[in-house]
Amino acid sequence: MATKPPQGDPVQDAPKVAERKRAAAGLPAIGHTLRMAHQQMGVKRTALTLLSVNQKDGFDCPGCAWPEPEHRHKAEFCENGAKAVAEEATLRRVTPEFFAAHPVSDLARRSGYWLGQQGRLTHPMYLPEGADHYEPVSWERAFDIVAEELTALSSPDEAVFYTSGRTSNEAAFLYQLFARKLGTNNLPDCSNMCHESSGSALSETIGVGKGSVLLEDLHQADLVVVAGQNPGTNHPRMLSALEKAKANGARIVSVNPLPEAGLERFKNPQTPKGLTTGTSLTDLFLQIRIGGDQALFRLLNKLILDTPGAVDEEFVRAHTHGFHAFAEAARAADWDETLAATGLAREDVERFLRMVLDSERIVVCWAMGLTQHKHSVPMIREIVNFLLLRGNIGRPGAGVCPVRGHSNVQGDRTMGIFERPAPAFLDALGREFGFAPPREHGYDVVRAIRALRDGEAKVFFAMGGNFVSASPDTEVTEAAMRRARLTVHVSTKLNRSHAVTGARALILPTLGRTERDLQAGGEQFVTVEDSMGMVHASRGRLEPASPHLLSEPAIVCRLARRVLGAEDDVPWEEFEKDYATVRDRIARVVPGFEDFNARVAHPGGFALPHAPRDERRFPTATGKANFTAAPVEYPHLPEGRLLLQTLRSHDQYNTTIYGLDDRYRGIRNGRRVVLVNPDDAEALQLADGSYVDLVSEWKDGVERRAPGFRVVHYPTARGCAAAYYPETNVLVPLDATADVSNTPASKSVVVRLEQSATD
Ligand SMILES: Nc1nc2c(c(=O)[nH]1)N[C@H]1C(S)=C(S)[C@@H](COP(=O)(O)OP(=O)(O)OC[C@H]3O[C@@H](n4cnc5c(=O)[nH]c(N)nc54)[C@H](O)[C@@H]3O)O[C@H]1N2
Ligand SMILES: Nc1nc2c(c(=O)[nH]1)N[C@H]1C(S)=C(S)[C@@H](COP(=O)(O)OP(=O)(O)OC[C@H]3O[C@@H](n4cnc5c(=O)[nH]c(N)nc54)[C@H](O)[C@@H]3O)O[C@H]1N2
Ligand SMILES: [Mo]
Repeated sequence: MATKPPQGDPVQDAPKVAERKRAAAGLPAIGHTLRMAHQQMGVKRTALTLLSVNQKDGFDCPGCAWPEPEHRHKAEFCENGAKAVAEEATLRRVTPEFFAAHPVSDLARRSGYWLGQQGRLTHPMYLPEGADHYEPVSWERAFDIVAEELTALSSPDEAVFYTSGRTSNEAAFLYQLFARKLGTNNLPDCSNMCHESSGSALSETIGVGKGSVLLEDLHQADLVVVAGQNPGTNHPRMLSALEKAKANGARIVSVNPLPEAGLERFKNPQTPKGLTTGTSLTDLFLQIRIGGDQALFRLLNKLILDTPGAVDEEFVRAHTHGFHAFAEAARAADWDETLAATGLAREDVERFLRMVLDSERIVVCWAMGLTQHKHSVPMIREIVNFLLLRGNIGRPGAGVCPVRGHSNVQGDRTMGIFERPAPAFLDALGREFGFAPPREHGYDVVRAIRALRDGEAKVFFAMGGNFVSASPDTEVTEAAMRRARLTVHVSTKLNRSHAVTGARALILPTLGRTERDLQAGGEQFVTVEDSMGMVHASRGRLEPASPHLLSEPAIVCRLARRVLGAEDDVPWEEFEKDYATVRDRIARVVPGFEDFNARVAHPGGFALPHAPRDERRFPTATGKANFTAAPVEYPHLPEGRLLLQTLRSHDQYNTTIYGLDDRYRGIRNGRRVVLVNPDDAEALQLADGSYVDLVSEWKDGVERRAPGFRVVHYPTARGCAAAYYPETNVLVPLDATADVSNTPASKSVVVRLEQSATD
């Protein structure tokens, strides 16, 4: 299987490589931000828009899910948040004339970058069966088409309702209610590809699938471990929190196969010192091999157990379960095996141990570097073991901190976007709306792709996102999508999922976070939940990109009325007019949202309860925090192969490509690069600047190939390689997923590098 790079694109991918950076942000970032923002929005709109990001009366940044501090700067945004805003508030438009000029066959040949750069979608568009052009369609006709296809299904389980994590709480709640009233739990979401492993590991061990720290905890920690995360690019505002922790005396350990600029040195653009020298953040950099983290923490746990007085015995006795089985497994950890699995030196591990033993309060932060491996769930459970051993959960300055991706991905799950909903949630939902929600589990992302591929799902509906580009095994996923009867995308911007469609397709254009949302009941706001369980309002200020847009809640309400009939008991019309009426229902269905409307009126919002954090209560099956004792796993590489991680550049937001540079890593003007350790490159005879095809090897024997990547000699850990997503999703086998969470293992793909034919 070969995927050609997009043809017929004015964008030329021709990477140039310079020295990598050792500091993040500072003045160059400000210049870069404003340049990109001006290109998309012009000068005046840039100023207006950026000043209301993350302010208490403004909108929530559509970038990442990092929380807002209590005391906000006038400009509480970062370089990459500003890019996310500029992409949405752009003045460029994709109109019906655009679709008349560009048939779908043309769009399918374009790069994701080119598609995204065309601007905001302005009209509902319909692709009839057999046609090659989208044509404008009225909202009424669009809903009729969806209703036609949904009612033609032999079971509601033949429909799939995907969500990407930008959707507000209100829209998410309505959306899952609609799917469940229709009769299905097929509610896959981007979380299935993102932090599902964290949710799985945490629910089982501490009883809540979310992080147990607030921003203040990070500020008060003695030791912050940042594992498998690149905050300089993906959560830049987290660097301010790390800087503050540091100023309060914390030490920082970074565990990563790559040296990442933000973690080395941070030049905070909001302080005078930050503009010059900046703060050096990392005290200890553990350059771990991909997938070695479980082994590292297992050994560390053994060393803690072996140190007299190091275990918080009182906490272990009072609050935990399973200690003895865990301790037995941990005591068997072996130095040699761990050093081989991690690629670390003995001194590294010993220094880490000393820092741990010197610290009262420890926070461990992580993101995709830990969640997207076959053994991610036991890996994260081992980190929980590590924290439990010294009582580091449920006290100030300590805890687990999975750093979420999309700005409301955590809130969407809280609102019931989940293919395996808890029975208590369904009970409450059924009681509130007087119906019997379906109980059978639905499809997650990977299972939805299989169902589409096998003809078992026929309608695919997406509330945001770019499913075909974000999902693994691009060719399989695209073929699956093409088998659907109908694909529908509620979107702000054009993307590849609009070009790779079912027999019929709809694009339903919607309002973004930055835009004013006017309904019959007046101007509306929505709410979101950040990575630390803080819920707050988000209110757009800009004129909508087009008068034909509907808000996400309005789209769901109108669709639900059309499909379920005007006699349906749910007051969809009222919900559309006034989102406060939706919040009243959320308050009655979702624990922690009591008195929602009153509490969200408070500037800055409120914190959701979290039993382990607030009261050291662990709502697990055993009623205690669970130690676990899984066997240690790590990837075994066949001779001459590398372990490839697929990650983000500095100029992208998932599948939205802002530009072709990855400034901190010294890459410019191209994305088809593969970073390889110089010693591995020498052993494999791969000169810097040569071109290779990446060929993934998986036990199904299928050859998956991504052609034409420039080799870049780069200081990653031995045996490891890195290349950007989504170009490399073609290499990730659909069935290569994490145990338990079923998340695609897109950070550990075994590849061989072949000289490109064109080289
Ligand atoms: N600007 C911007 N912001 C974003 C996004 C974006 O695309 N652009 N995406 C958003 C989303 S949805 C998410 S989920 C987050 C993603 O945020 P991150 O998780 O920071 O994103 P990745 O680029 O996937 O980076 C993975 C990091 O883990 C490291 N890593 C890989 N494998 C391993 C391993 O086995 N062990 C360890 N210890 N480290 C490893 C990589 O070297 C890299 O530093 O960011 C969110 N914020
Ligand atoms: N190989 C590999 N694959 C990965 C990953 C990886 O690290 N490696 N990361 C995974 C992760 S962590 C994630 S979260 C997924 C991301 O998967 P998705 O969430 O599906 O993808 P995005 O690229 O974030 O979606 C971008 C599109 O969302 C739409 N959009 C933007 N804002 C809004 C809005 O306000 N409303 C609506 N309705 N639409 C909007 C725009 O049309 C835009 O084109 O990808 C996953 N895939
Ligand atoms: Mo994500």
